Amino acid sequence: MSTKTSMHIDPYERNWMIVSIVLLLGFATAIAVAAFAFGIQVPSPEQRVDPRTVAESGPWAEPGLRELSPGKYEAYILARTWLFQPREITVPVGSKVTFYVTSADVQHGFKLQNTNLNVQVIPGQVSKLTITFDEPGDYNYICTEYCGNGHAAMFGTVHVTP
Ligand SMILES: [Cu+2]
Repeated sequence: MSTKTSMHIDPYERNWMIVSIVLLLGFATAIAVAAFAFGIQVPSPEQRVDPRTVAESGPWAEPGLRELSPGKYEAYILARTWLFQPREITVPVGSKVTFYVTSADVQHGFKLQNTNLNVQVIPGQVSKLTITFDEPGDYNYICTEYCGNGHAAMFGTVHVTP
């Protein structure tokens, strides 16, 4: 009679356990490389504001485009049911634009079509995104979070002129 007490594991099961552990290590490595080698971070609020008063004073009282230096802009966008203020901005091609987006009421979304800009717009928080427009054209920004009856009509446009 054997005194061996180790548990018998079927070879198939053992192999799949090894595959799962290797996958988990691979995912953990990918997260570590993304975070530390490429500096990719989970988006965090740039700033906190009071949604009840954000439209009364400060930069979102007069939302729109500010030119910081030639080719460098800030765009303050206020989302509210059911429109974006401003509805349109115009910049020349090659411009680097930093968007500061916040909401005066409920939760909205801000997605700039044909780009990788896409962020939640949460009342009380400011979402910050930067993009360089290398191609001329019209880029619509749309609300991507259902915010009520007028949601589907909630959009604006960035005109990038040659
Ligand atoms: Cu909305």
